[in-house]
Amino acid sequence: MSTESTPHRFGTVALVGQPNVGKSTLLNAMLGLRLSIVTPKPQTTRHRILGIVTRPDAQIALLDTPGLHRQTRRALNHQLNRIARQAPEEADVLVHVIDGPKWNDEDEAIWKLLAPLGKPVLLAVNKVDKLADKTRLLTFAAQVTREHDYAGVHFLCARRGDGVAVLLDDIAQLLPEGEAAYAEDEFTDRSERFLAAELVREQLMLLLGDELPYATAVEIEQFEDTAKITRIGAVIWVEREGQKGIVIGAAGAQLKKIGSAARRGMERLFERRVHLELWVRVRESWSDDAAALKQFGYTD
Ligand SMILES: Nc1nc2c(ncn2[C@@H]2O[C@H](COP(=O)(O)OP(=O)(O)O)[C@@H](O)[C@H]2O)c(=O)[nH]1
Ligand SMILES: [Mg+2]
Repeated sequence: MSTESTPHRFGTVALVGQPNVGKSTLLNAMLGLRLSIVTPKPQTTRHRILGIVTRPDAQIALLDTPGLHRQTRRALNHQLNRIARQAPEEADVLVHVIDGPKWNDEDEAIWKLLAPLGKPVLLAVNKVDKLADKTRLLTFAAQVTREHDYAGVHFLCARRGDGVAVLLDDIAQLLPEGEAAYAEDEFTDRSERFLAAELVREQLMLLLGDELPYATAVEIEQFEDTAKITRIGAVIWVEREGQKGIVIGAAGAQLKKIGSAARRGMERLFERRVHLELWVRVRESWSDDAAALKQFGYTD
């Protein structure tokens, strides 16, 4: 509750962690909205996604990031790591998300990246629903905090939203005093055009095999609002001619499936009827091509 004696707070929070630990699921749970795309595959998130939570006592700008990972061979991977490293620098509070009560070298490396920034770091132990023996959580937390100076530890099931409200309260307390920077009804700084491309990419991640999703990028060519319907045209870029047929499928069945699922996601998020048309085109080795990365919105 906000009274005259409790100041309003505003600040930025970066969600940081290894790929696939549930950062985007957590962002969505905090927002109460499917803003950031989520799939069972690592490296689903390729951008810095801002989600804005507005409450009476605080406005919280949440930054979802691609997971920090070691492989940096392709230009795209290099770019993903760059985005993931930048967010903590601009944030006031950091949330290190991990997958259950497990700590490995990658987490140690992430801690070493965050600690020197001198900002409060919260540890969010996610996916606790997968754990039969919950007592392990307490011994784990005691052990990790003995060696690492976290400002707090939270146990979450982001998928169900468990623990998320308490985490938000804790974050709000740690933010600096300040006026809200965004309008009350603003929930992101991203355009619908961008969000539409992401929803197509989510279906590519979900419906294509293990390797192919990483060879695809989505570019919106048409985005037209009319009174009754929004018309969206998107190009799915692949890296080789042979990949085109796989995305399209026999008699276009796969592309149709991708299109209708993505369209449903858009209608839900935009709260409007959407007409979506998809094309598949080849851009040789785009993920290692600086000009293509720029064209597809992966670099500024
Ligand atoms: N069991 C379980 N799975 C989760 C939870 N949170 C996220 N996931 C799943 O973990 C996978 C990766 O989630 P995502 O949010 O994309 O992770 P990110 O790469 O860190 O952004 C998805 O399949 C999610 O549904 C959770 O609390 N419990
Ligand atoms: Mg993600």
